[in-house]
This record gives sequence, C-alpha cells and structure tokens, in this order.
Amino acid sequence: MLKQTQTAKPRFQLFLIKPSHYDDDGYVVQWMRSTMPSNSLAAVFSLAKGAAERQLFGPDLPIDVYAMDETNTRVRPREIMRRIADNGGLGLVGIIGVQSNEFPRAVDIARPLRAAGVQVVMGGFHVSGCLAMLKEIPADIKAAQELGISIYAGEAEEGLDEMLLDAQRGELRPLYDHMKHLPDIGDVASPPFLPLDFVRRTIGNVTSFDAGRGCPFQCSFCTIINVQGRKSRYRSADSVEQILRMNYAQGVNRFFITDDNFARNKDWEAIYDRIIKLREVDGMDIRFMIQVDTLCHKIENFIDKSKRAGVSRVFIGLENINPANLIAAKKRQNKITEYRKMLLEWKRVGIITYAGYILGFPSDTPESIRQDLEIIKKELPLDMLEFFVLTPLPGSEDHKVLYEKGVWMDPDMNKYDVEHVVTAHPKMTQEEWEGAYQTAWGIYYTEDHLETIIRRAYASGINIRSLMPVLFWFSSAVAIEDMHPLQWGIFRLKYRRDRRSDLPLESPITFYARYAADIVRKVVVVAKRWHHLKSIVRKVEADPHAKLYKDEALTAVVDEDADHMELYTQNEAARVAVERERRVAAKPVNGNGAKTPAPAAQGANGHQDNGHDAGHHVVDVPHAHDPNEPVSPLV
Ligand code: B12
Ligand code: SF4
Repeated sequence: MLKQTQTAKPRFQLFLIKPSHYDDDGYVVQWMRSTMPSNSLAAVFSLAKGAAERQLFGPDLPIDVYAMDETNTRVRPREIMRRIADNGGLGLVGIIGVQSNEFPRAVDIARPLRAAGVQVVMGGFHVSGCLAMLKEIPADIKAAQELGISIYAGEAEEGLDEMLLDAQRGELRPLYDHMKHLPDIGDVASPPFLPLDFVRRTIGNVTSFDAGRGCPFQCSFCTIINVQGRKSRYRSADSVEQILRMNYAQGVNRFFITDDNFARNKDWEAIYDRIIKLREVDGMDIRFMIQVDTLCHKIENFIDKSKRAGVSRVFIGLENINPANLIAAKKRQNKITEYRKMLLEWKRVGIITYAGYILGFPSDTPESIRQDLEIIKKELPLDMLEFFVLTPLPGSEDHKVLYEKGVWMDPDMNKYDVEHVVTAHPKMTQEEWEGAYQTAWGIYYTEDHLETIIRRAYASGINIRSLMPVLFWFSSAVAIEDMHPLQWGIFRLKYRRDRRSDLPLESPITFYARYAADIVRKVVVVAKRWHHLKSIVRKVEADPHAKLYKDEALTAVVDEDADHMELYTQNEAARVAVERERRVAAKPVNGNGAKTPAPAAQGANGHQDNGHDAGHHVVDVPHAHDPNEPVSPLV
C-alpha cells in the first residue's frame, strides 16, 4: 500500500486507464484527438461510478473514479501515486479493455505503479481470451502476475464489487476468473457512459455503447465467441434509451453501437423501434454507426428500420470474396452471391458502407489479392474497404491450434494489431504478405476509384460532403501515418520518455528533429490529399449528368449477368459456390424473395474482419452532418 500523507478524510482513488500500444519505433500511439471513446472504458467506468454512488465502501470511505484513454491522454504514473498518497494512501489502478496488442504497454504502465506499491488490476480481451482458450496461463500473463498485477478475466457487470472490496482491504487476488459465467446485461443499473469532457477528447460528437454481446457463428479467427459466448445477450430497449438520453442531455448525439453484429442482436427490432420513437416523436437528432453481416438485407425491415433509426454508416464483415478462403475460416455464412444485393440495399436507403477485408487466408497470394481487389472495385458498390492481416489473435481457435501445435507465432504481443504478420503463410513469404497488406490500400484507393466511389454515392443519394472526410480517413491513414484508420487520430503526440521499456531513450536532438520533420511532411501530404478529394467532389457536383451515373456495380444482378461477373467466375471455388447457391435458392440468384435463413445460419462480422435495383434510384437523404460540425471519420 502507498505511503499515506496527512489528510482530513481518506478517499479511495480509483483510476481506470484504457492503454494504447507502441508504434514500430516503440513510442506510445497517442493523439491530440483520437477517433472514438472506448466502450470497454465506458462500461467499467459507469459500473465503478455506480459503486461509488452506492457507497460500496461505506459512508466513511468515498470513492473518486477517474477515466483516461491513453490514445488521447498522457498517463503520468507519478501524478497517480501523488493523488493516492494525498488522499490517504488507498487506491487502485484498473487497466481496462486490454487487447493483445496493448498488453506490453499495459504492463509498462503498471510497472512503476507496482514498484511504488500501488495496487493494479488488468482486464480485457487479451487475458479473457487466453484464459478462455488455453490450458495454462501463458508466460506473459504469468510475468505480469509476478509483478503483482492482478488479472481480471471476464465481464465486470457481476464481479466488480467483489474485486473492489478486496482492493479496499489491500488484498487483491492474483486472478479473478469470471469466464464461466456470462452476466445478463438486459437492465444493468449503470450502463456504459462517459462524461462530456472525456468525449471531447475524441473527434466529432460521438460515443460508443454495446447493445448486445455474443455471436452464434464459429469463424476460426474470431475471439468474440470464445470470450463473450455464442448466445445473444442484449440490453433492453429501456436501457438503450437510458444510454441515449444520458448522452443527449450532455450534448452527445452520435453513437457507435459496438455489437459485432447488430443484425443478430435478438432484440434489434425493439431497440430500433424505441430509437425511431425517440427520433420521430420526441424529436431527438441521434445518429448511429452499426456493424452487420452480409445477409442482414434478408431480415425483413432491417435495412428500412436502420434508416429510420438514424443509421448513417454501416460496417460489413465481407472478409473475402474467395469462397475457398471463407470455407477455410469456417465463415460459410458469407455468400458471394449476396454481396452486391446487400450493398445495393444499403445504397437504396443512402447509408454509407464500410467493409472489412482480411488478407492472408490460405489461398491468398499477392497476385490473387490484387485480382480480387480489382473485381471488388468493378463489381461491388462499396464505399470504404479496410484491410486487416489475418492474425491468430489470442482467444481465437486459430491461436489455440497454433499454440498447441507449437507453430511459430511472434512472441511480441504489440504486433497483434492485425497490421503485422505474426505467423507463417502456406503460399506467401512474410515479406510478400506484409507487402500485400501495404499495397492493398493503394490498389483500392486509386484516384480513379475514389472518383468512382463518389460518383456511385452521388447517384445513390448519399451526401458526398459527408462521405468525403470518411473517404479521406480510410484512403489516407496508411499512406500518411502508416497506421490503420481505426487507430489514426488528429495530430500525433509523442513523448521521448514514453518509449517501450526494452528500448533505449533517444537523444533529444535525434528525437525532436525527426518528430518535427514528420509533422511537416504530414501537414503537406494531408493538405494535398484533402485538396485532391475536394476537387473530385466539386467536379461531380458540377456535372449535370452525375445523378444519372450508372456502372456495373450499381446494376442489379440478374441471371444472365451472373455468368460474366468475375466475382462469380474468378476461380473454381467461386463457380462451385455459385452453382450451389443456385441449387439451394428457392428462386434464381437474383430473386428478391429468398427466405430469411434461421439466425443460426446467418452471418456476422467479427470486426477483424468485427437488393434490388438501386443504381438510378435517387433517395432524398437529409444531410448527415451540419457542415460546420466536426465530422468523425467513424460515425
Ligand atoms: C469497439 C471496438 C473497437 C473500437 C473502440 C475500442 C473499444 N474497446 O471500444 C475501435 C474501432 C477503436 C477498435 C480498434 C481496434 N480493435 Co477493436 N473492438 C471493438 C469491439 C467490436 C467492441 C469492444 C467492446 O466494446 N466490447 C464490449 C466490452 C464491454 O467488453 P470488453 O472490452 O471485454 O470489457 C468487459 C470485460 O472484458 C471487463 N473488463 C475489461 N477491462 C477490464 C478491466 C478491469 C479492471 C475489470 C475489472 C474488468 C474489465 O469488463 C468489461 C465490461 O464487462 C471488440 C469486439 C468485442 N466484441 O468486444 C473489438 C476488439 C476488442 N478489437 C480488436 C482489435 C484487434 C482492434 C484493433 C487492433 C484492430 C483494428 N485495426 O481495428 C484496433 C486497435 C485499437 C487500439 N489499439 O487503439 C480485437 C482484440 C482481440 C485481441 N485478442 O486483442 C477485438 C476483440 C475484435 C477481434 N477482432 O477479435 N476496436
Ligand atoms: S461472424 Fe464475426 S463475431 Fe461471429 S464468429 Fe464470425 S467473426 Fe466472430
């Protein structure tokens, strides 16, 4: 326990820190404004605030709760120690939502705190995933425990109080294992929430919350099913309304619903109906980004209600267009014959689409990846495409299999950010695989294709002024920052002393000279790329025929087309898959009346990844954003 200084009345100091991770030079990835508040932090912060309000430690020991996200706030261990000491010496640091790529940084944050005797507990997907899947606790987690870091596996909704009471007595256990019991989240008294001053550190007026957890599918690269389970657990419509109203009251009205597949949230319709009421009856201007699967368009009313509920952007787990790869990853629910129909349905209602695309499945080669991307550009009416390196993430079946077979996986967890290659591939060398990931962005976001995306969007009634910042973000992150768009932020902050503990401190001259040169380079490239995109938007807006734009991707799939579509004929696996779908379907491949499959047969997206003729159908879409409002690239 930390040395106590004189204080009138002790107050328990609870710090909740969402860690960042290190870039390739070993510096903490941090921004003046990061992309979005973390729901993991919102969930634990709100539960902790609830405990404080209930006076969990009794009236004589109030709890002060502080939340910080290292992607936008510098963590100062000495300041934390001082606050604890000034308030009577009782306190706890919770390191929250620690992903595998954040684990080394999380331990580095804990190290000086532990050395000073501060209690530290750590939770999140890395520890939960490892405990869920591996027979023994892996070496990195054991090493953390040896430093005196307590490990919390599983969800906090039912176990937080017990752990806090142990901390109050200064008796934290080395392990809290809540993996066997998944709590009901229907009506949690303190649902996810973060205060306005926290949200202001991120771009736009956006916050995040999970309306549900769990997924019925079994993709081999997925961690979610092994951590959150395969059964859909969801918040009630009342609880969702509570979250929305709490945020609205503080002026936050844009939301990322973090469910890996909101379409498979068993209560999606009740939640949407409530949101529609809030928008249409109570006049609340609220908007959403959701994540869904490639069969969501088959759920009756789902897309139309998404529109009415204020969904302006949707992330789709496309993952791959080669059926052989989808089968290898046990992602059978993704049907290439549905891809264009689904995308045209989203276009019909004027909602912007993002898709995740994973590189490094067994059949992939640099050539096949290039060819697949050209097919996507030509035949699928997608807006943003984002790439991920197939990664055996701790918590996934892929990781467990390789771990148990003793196959080489990079021991540096910092690299498990789905941007680095961390194991071997049957057809590509490490360099080829890394090269394929790096070049994929440039292959998709060519100047010509940026214009095509904007033209398709304009012709479909999408507000291209809203699309522009998003397109900029996704097409530029890797080119400018060499970082995935989901990790990018506004103005990179770098502190010489915040370097990975196993790397030496650089001299101030070397460090600051490089930092300054980097800033100048980025400002120039950002300005150039932004100006270029703006000129395309202006060109399209000035074109009197732009509303009539039509191309193959915007044309509904009909049977005759299907035979020459490269998506359907690119290789033997695609031809076989299309034949099978035709046999299975009650109607031909372009039929609109296909039955909705039972939920257990439908898809979802795991984030790593987590229609009819819309081509000339112009939908009058209200402006998704006030032009003066800061726009979040994500919501
Ligand atoms: C929303 C989201 C994001 C958002 C915001 C992050 C956030 N955490 O909110 C964004 C878009 C920024 C993002 C980015 C990335 N993400 Co992400 N993300 C998610 C997603 C879809 C939801 C997170 C969430 O809200 N979960 C619900 C919360 C409540 O659950 P939870 O985090 O487990 O927290 C609960 C418990 O674990 C526990 N708990 C957690 N911490 C602690 C601490 C203590 C002390 C205690 C007591 C309890 C406790 O209590 C919480 C409440 O019950 C998850 C998938 C998922 N279903 O979780 C992926 C996921 C977390 N992301 C993942 C990855 C890989 C990434 C990226 C690296 C990849 C990428 N390029 O996109 C980046 C990098 C982010 C970074 N380093 O900055 C992986 C991590 C897997 C792993 N083993 O590491 C996941 C699991 C998806 C996957 N593919 O498997 N992500
Ligand atoms: S569909 Fe998505 S969330 Fe479900 S198992 Fe597959 S990757 Fe995981």
